[in-house]
Amino acid sequence: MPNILVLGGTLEATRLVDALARAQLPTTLSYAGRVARPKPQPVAVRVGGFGGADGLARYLRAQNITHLVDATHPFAATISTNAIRAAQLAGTNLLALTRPPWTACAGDQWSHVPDIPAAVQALAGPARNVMLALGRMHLAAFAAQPQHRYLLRLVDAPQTPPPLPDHHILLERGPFDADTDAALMQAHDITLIVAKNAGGTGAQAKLIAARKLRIPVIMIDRPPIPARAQVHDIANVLDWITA
Ligand code: 3Y8
Ligand code: NAP
Repeated sequence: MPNILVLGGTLEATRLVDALARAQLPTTLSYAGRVARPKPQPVAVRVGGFGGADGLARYLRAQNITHLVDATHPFAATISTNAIRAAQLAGTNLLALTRPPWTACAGDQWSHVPDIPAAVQALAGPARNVMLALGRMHLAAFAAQPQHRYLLRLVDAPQTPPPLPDHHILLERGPFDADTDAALMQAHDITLIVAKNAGGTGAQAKLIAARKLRIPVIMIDRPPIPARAQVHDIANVLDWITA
């Protein structure tokens, strides 16, 4: 009988554990503990770091995990790199469930930047109404561009006010809806959006809204992750587990 550990935090991870629960396959979903109230799940959930790759390898051995699925967000490069090393150390099968990056289509006005610092630099210039749809972990970097009025969409209220003199905080967790995002952008007269190339559908609403409203987007490319076996579909993960 397989014993599965899913590294989660994405819509695809949620859909995967729903399918694993329906198939009655023993599964644990793992969260880092980034938000106060992670979404309830139909499988066992563990919350918190493992203590690096060695800590994750120890967990894999101690829990007799037979299959490790990395279904984390493409910007969660550290845990994904640790998972590759830990699976090697523990001799555990590893498969990543990933989403293809978004690509611009007709009507999109995207400019690509390689990382968060480059997105900050791209904001140099006169004050604008900017929607920072990046969550809470990287807000401090944007203090280098204090001239803008920032719309911040966060899962939890920050412990300390962000170091941005002119900001409005919206507490909301995705998945989001394009019409709601368009109305939000119009209400705040947004003229520029900063987004991570998360892929998938959970965060895509803002891009559909931006296309409709013809708002330019600064698109942050994904950080590099070492090569590992990966699929984009849950069915392929189930086939891999039950093979
Ligand atoms: C803790 C666990 C599900 C999962 C839903 C997805 C979609 C909705 C859209 C915007 C973009 C952002 C952010 C976002 C989305 C999904 C997915 C996704 C982006 C939860 C969750 C956890 C987190 C962590 C959180 C980060 C933040 C990033 C907000 C659960 C709700 C901006 C990424 O306050 C904080 O510290 C938040 C931290 C990491 C990025 C950041 O840098 O701040 N996600 N998000 C996970 C853990 O502890 O391991 O409760 O569901 C999950 C989801 N958030 O099943 O429905 O699949 O990506 N999450 C980004 O893409 O840019 C919001 O506002 O448009
Ligand atoms: P990260 O930078 O890659 O990881 C930093 C450390 O957090 C890891 O070394 C690990 O600690 C711990 N960690 C990360 N994900 C974990 C998980 N699923 N289970 C247990 N420990 C985990 O990760 P991150 O970018 O902070 O993302 C954290 C979580 O939020 C992930 O689950 C990710 O899927 C989710 N998320 C992130 C984003 C984003 O934009 N980064 C967006 C949506 C969802 P130890 O070294 O102690 O093991």
